[in-house]
Amino acid sequence: MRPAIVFRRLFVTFHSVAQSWARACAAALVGVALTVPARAAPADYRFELVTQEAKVGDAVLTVRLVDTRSGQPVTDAVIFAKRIDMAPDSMDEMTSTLAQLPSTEPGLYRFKTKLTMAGGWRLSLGAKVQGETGTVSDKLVFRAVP
Ligand SMILES: [Cu+2]
Repeated sequence: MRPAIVFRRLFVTFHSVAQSWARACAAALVGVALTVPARAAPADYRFELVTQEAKVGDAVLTVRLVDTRSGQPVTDAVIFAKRIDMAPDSMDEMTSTLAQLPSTEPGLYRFKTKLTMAGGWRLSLGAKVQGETGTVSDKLVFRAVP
């Protein structure tokens, strides 16, 4: 074989190895993109009231925390801030007691309160979701009826 042909063969071999490496790397990158979940933002979570109405007096409010991307309930969130007031009826200063109760079902969070007056109430919640940075906060409006 003439030296020029040997060199050409070597070059062709090198080129195809480089191509298959490039393909392997691309495949690996796709694999990484598929297996590492995208980091969630607090906006990916939402609290929902299970019922929009409650009776005046002692009440237990139940809310569900949902991952809006999957629709799945979110368990073991830590509620670090909570407040209830009558802001919907322009009585922001009218608050009540609010105590968290043990959960009865994964993804449900319960609060004991006293609804002292019929009308519009607002439940404000701040929470930390396990494994997420940032905080989830929501304001939920419902009615207390006689
Ligand atoms: Cu009031």
